[in-house]
Amino acid sequence: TELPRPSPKSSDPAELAEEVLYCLTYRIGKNASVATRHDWLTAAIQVVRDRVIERWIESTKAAYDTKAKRVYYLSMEFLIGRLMRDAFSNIGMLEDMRKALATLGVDIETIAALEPDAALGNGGLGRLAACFMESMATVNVPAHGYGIRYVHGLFRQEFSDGWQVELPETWLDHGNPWEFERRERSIEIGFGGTVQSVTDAKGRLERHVWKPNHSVIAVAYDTPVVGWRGARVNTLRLWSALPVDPIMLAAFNAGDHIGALRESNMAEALTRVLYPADSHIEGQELRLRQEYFFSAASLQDIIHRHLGQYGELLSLPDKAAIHMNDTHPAIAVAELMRLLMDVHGHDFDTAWDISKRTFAYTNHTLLPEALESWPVTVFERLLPRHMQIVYAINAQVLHEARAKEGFTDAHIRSISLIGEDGERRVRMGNLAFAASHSINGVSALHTDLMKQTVFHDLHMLYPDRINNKTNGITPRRWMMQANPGLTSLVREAIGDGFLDDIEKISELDKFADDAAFREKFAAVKRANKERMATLAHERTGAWIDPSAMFDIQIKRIHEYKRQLLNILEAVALYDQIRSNPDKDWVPRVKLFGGKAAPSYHNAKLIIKLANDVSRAINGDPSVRGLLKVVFMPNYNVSMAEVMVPSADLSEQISTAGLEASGTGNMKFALNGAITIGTLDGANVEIKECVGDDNIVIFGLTAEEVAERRAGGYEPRAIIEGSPELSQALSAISSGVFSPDDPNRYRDLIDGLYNHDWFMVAADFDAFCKAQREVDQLWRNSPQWLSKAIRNTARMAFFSSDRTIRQYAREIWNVPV
Ligand code: DL6
Repeated sequence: TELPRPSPKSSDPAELAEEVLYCLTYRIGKNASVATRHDWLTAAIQVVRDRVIERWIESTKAAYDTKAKRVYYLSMEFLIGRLMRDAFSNIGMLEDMRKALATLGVDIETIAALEPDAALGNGGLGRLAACFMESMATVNVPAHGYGIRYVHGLFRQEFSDGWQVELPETWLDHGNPWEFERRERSIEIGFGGTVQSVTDAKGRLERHVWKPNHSVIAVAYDTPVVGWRGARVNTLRLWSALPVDPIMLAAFNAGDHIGALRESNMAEALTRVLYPADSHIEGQELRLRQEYFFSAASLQDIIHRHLGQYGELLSLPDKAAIHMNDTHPAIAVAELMRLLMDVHGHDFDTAWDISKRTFAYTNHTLLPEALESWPVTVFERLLPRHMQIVYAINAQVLHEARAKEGFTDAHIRSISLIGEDGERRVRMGNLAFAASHSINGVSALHTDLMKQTVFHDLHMLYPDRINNKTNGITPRRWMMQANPGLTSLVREAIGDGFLDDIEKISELDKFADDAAFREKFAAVKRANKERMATLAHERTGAWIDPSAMFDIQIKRIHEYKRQLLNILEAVALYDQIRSNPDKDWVPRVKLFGGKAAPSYHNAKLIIKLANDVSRAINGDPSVRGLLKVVFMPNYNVSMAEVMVPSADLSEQISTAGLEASGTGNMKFALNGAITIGTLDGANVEIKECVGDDNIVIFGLTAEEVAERRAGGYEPRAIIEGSPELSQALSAISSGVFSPDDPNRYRDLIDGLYNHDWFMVAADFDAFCKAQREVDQLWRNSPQWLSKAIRNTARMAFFSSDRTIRQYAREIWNVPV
């Protein structure tokens, strides 16, 4: 029998169920009796997508009709995670859909768990971009995100005998029901070749013409991004590469079957994989190709849209704000200049003025190994015209610097877009800075350090450009969806106002001293910990006790984030528990999660150490479960959604001055975990918001770290002066945790004795002391709960809605 075509308006579960069946039948071509769970998932996504489409078209049209200024957010990474629940919840249909699917015998949670976790990013930078997309839709900023549609996102992590093994991630295996392929938005992107000068009849230079010797086609894939209550729907446009000539027939017919596919293979390689290093630039040519590919496609798309509406480009800065998420899209600067000058006939000064008023740039790291630069030779070969433009921009910047009083040759060398120490390199940070009217850091401390360090001289030259925009997280995903128990409890206590205005969550503060509320808060946490314990058992086989303190460190594995400090503290505690078995130890579970860049030797060794320590401690009956260490494999956004709400203690222990902001710190505190942390990144501002009594701070400040470095830091003396640290290190180096290979950790241990770049030794005793203070707080449960509740109540500032409003008002000049 023919199914009636349901109207995608109703939220009545019976009608929704009809819609699901309709999609299953007419779009997937199956009936309920043969549908797989993936088919149900696809049908459910299509139902929500249908709801969103009308609003999407309306939002797009309204931006056009009102001639609104648009924001273009260029990012190499969007760490999106799953979208179905986000979309249902944002349009207020999650519960209705749950019921609708139940009437069809389908459990929404089961199918939601099948949705691939789109991991088109490495860590903080990519997840921030995803939170920003959701917040821009929520606070009604007309925005387009532009990025790359990687076929393989961040690798899947498995452990083999405790070692990280990387396996390909295949999020597109079952198709992607969210996206719309836009073949009509195909753009040819050139590489290499030569530049010709066109002159007029009198021999004067008219313009340059770039003749690439190789091209690929960029094809757009659009995903709708829906804001809270469906306020507006924006577009995430991801580019995929296709060959211009998919099969070179002449070669094929001549029998060269492999050669005939060369172009096709080369094009597809371009968008096949995400580079898996987040804080270290590998400098391979393919990476620069990726950067240019997506930046150029995005720029041409933006110009096309602007010309379509306004017919000229002088008004671009009034109608478009192009934001560069780190320097990865910085080549967009040279591309816009090229389009303005070579294609649209503007002179350099006009093009430069338009560019500077259009671009803004966010810096996300001060780590020198993450600051991008490209050898001039590679840049020139791949992008000869862009190289000329970079030189022209450089001439302009150096001219301005020479005119500035107090500028010495050393200043000039440091601000130059071309680094001359050794191999000549194009400095992408300096290019992005020079071309942007706004350069922002991501926490107050990070922004100050930017002014004092990497951009010191550029800041002297252009003192009104650097500003701070402290990061934020979307409370929809990181509280309402990840922690429905807490969300219901807060609604019960203070009403629904905070759902639309997160500032109102501060009304919860008064419940911190309410014993009955504390009990309910504890019950929610307990349920979240039980869910986490089940997940830990499923994924690792370990049983963890939900009544123990859950002490969690989840983030990329990096020496500056100091997972090693945390592991060493566990080793020291293990020793103390065995030496004093009768002391009233607070039962703790230390949970870890995170991936190491495949080429990062020490980070991989740290994972292996955590797993070795875990095996020894968890298997030692004398510990009696008072301490457990569990490393969750394949940490990703979906896993974070389970781990964050279950945490009692949040580990934010980077060497001060090195973590630009952190956003995990915000997610944990919002969900009622107490932070143990250094005065680094946004921890400083979290402390200001939650109050000194509701956070545990330890360790050197950024200033002290710098002083120690300058004064000749000697870790060996510190280690020898700390019996606990010496004991922990000697246990590790004598093979207590690696009896099969006692020397396994020699590199790590030698590093600590000889240089200890990340000052683990300097902070070790303070960290242990702070942990024992945490134990003391935990013993007084009402007091602990009051502090946890105050954390939740005082985190409104860290909503990405606030961050986006600041970007809109202070950088983009877009009304919100
Ligand atoms: O701004 C988002 C995020 C910060 O919270 C982290 O502190 C910072 O480490 C991270 N940076 C990166 C590396 N970036 N690069 N290049 O992910 O950004």
